[in-house]
Order: sequence, then C-alpha cells, then structure tokens
Amino acid sequence: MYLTAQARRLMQLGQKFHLPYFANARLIATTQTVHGFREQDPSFATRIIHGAQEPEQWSDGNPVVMPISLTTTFKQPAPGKFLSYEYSRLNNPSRNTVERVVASLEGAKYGLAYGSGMAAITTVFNLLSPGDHIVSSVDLYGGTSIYLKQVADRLNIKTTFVADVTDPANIEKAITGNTRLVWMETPSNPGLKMVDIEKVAEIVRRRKDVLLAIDNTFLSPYFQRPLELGADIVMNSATKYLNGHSDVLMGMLLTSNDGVHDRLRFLQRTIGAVPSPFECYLLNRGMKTLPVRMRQHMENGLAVARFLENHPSVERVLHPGLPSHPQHELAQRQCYGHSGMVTFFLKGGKDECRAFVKGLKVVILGESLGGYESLVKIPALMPETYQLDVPVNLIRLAVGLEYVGDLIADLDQALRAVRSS
Ligand code: P1T
Repeated sequence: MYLTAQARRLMQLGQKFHLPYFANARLIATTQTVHGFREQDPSFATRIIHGAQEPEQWSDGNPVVMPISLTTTFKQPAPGKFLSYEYSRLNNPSRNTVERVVASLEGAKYGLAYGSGMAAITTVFNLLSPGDHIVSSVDLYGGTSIYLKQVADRLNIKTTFVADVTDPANIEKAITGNTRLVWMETPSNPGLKMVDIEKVAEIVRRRKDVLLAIDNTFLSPYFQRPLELGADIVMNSATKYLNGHSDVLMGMLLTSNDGVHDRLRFLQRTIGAVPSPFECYLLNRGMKTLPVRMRQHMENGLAVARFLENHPSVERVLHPGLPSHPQHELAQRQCYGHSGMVTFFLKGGKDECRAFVKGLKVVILGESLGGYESLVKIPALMPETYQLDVPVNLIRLAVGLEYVGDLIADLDQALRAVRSS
C-alpha cells in the first residue's frame, strides 16, 4: 500500500515508543490522499485549531477560546506612543488573530482581513494606478467582473478578459507593457475552469512589475494553496468555505511578499473596509472544522456529480474530480481535493431550469456557496447587472453537508418533475 510521509513518520514513532495506536498509521495514510488528488498535509487540522492562537497570548487566565475585543481604541502610555494596538480600524486583537490563522493555513507570511470578499478584491485592484492594465478571465465571479468593467475601467484601469484561461499561452498573449496584475479564479465561478497556477506564475515571474493574484474561494486553503505554486497574492471570500456557516461576510488577502503586504496593509487601514471583531470571532470559530467539512463537501459533491452524470435529463456535468472534466489531471496535480461545487447543464432552456429549481424541496435556491446547506443558482437568470455571459441551462450547485441520499433523492424528484411538466 502507498504510505504517505506522515504515515511513515507515525509508524516510526509508534515503533520507537511502543504506541500500538500508531500501528494504524496505514489507516491514516488512506485518508490523506483522496480520489487521486495531491497528498494533504495532515497537520493542517492541528494548525487550524492551535496555530497562532495560544491561550497565553490573550488576557488573564489563558482562555482557550479567542476573546472578542470590541474596543475601538487603546490606552496610550504617552502621546504618540502605543502598546500593541492604537485604534481598531488600524488593527484589533480579534482581527489580528484570524489574520495570523489564515496566513498559516495558506502558507503565507502575512494575512489581512476585510469586511467582505469584494472589499479584499477591490483592495488588490487599488494597488494599481490609472493607465495600468489587468489580465483576467471571462469566467469570473459577477461582482469582480462588474467592478473591473464599471469601476476600474472608469478610473482608466483597463482589463483584458481572456476567453480561455485553461491554456496559459492565452494569458501570456494578453499581457502588455502596462500589465501590472493577473487576476485568476481557479476553479472559476461558475464554469469550474482550472488555471495552471505554476505555469502562469512562471510566465508572470518573467516580468518583475506584474503580480499574480488567485481567488481561492471555491477550494479554500484546505484544497488548494496557490502561494506554494508561485502566486503573489491569494484572496479568499471567507464568507464561503472558510467560515462555512453562512453567517459571516468577510474576505482575506494572503501574501509572503513584504512590499506587497506593506501596500495592502496601508490600503486596509486607509480605505477602512475592515470586519467587526464579532465577525472575526465567528470566522475563527467556523474555521476550526474546515478540514472535516471540506472532506464531507467533497464526498457529497462527488456523489451528486456522479448521479447527475448518469441522469437522462442532464446534458453535461462539470466537476474537476471526475475523469470527464477537461482538466481533471491538472486538478489532481494542483489541488488536495475538490469542494462541493458542481456545475451542470440541464437538457432544455429557461422554463426547464425554472421548473427544476421550483421542484427542489431540500436544496435551497439562493446566492452564495460554502455553507453547510446545499444551494442552487442559475447564473443566467440573475438580475441584469449581475448576469454573466453563460448558457441559460447552466445550473450551479453548492453541495452542502446534508445526508447525500436525501440530496440525490431531492435532485432526482425535481428532475423528474421537469420531464413530466
Ligand atoms: O460575497 P463576498 O464575500 O464579497 O465574496 C465575493 C466573491 C469573490 N470571489 C468568488 C469566487 C465568489 O464566488 C464571491 C461571492 N460569490 C457569490 C456570492 C456567489 O453566489 O457566487
């Protein structure tokens, strides 16, 4: 049997200290490499619980759970002199904790927290000046796309939206002398297209003045760590998988580049789109279960994708963990797994799509993803301002943590209802 490095280490420890439990390291090994994806670092789960949050770092009594620091200001020992903090827009103990925790998960030197994913994204765009150019993708979260087309464009920051980012050569061709940023989502929203981060990083590195930023929202650092692959900046909408409970709006930026961090930190303080300490507390609490949640999202998502792939009412299914995905091999090489995101094309048009979502009883029709509840969205039927250039029969599922048998039964009965309507 293939043994992970961690399993080998555990078995050696077991033999050395006569620990019978570690003889089961083979079992642990089988849980670390799943469905052919990259081998996960098993200590990720330990870092998320203990990393950057030692009880000793907080107030009296060593509380195990991070306190919520609601204060907006901090007593100064003398004019112009500050202890660790001065004013909560600039920094705050609760925010500082989640920033350090998420940084450790993404393998970054620095983490910065914002009041939403969009606040984090637009802060990155604020690194640019009029006349600068961005390379991005046609398949992009609607909010990001709108900002680039309707706000950045007005500030004379132009974007080239590459039609097919699955071929790094197309990204390379779009880079001009004025390009300062390459902004990619992988997997993309909602097309689940994969970008080869390592190859694109290699292209971007040839130009000292261009940064590569990756929106990692669809996988979270548990399933993909773009900085390890050469990206300069990683963005996570923490509203999604990182928090996982659909009760927090937050965004995170991660980087190991000192200069980029200094500029982003300056913008964070100056623009002021920061999260409240209570949201930071909720995020820190939600993240504790990220590894268990993500593994279950993957199991449920794969089961749903396989069910849909064999359904007569479904034209095509997109899931990077399925051999039928055009970039299945890249996904397995680049990622540690895949989340609950499944995109499929229903046979039919607008009416069939409407009938399908109307028939669902467990899966909820709604925006967002990454929470414990399953959600469905039809991007082409969104309000006009958010409408994407996607086929009308494209349906996006964010598969949640319910019993997967109930989810499949729900999808099945809704699909049957479409056929008989
Ligand atoms: O909603 P907010 O926390 O501001 O995050 C924005 C965002 C950024 N990047 C990606 C890939 C996203 O999917 C999102 C938000 N997406 C949805 C709300 C959605 O339903 O797709």
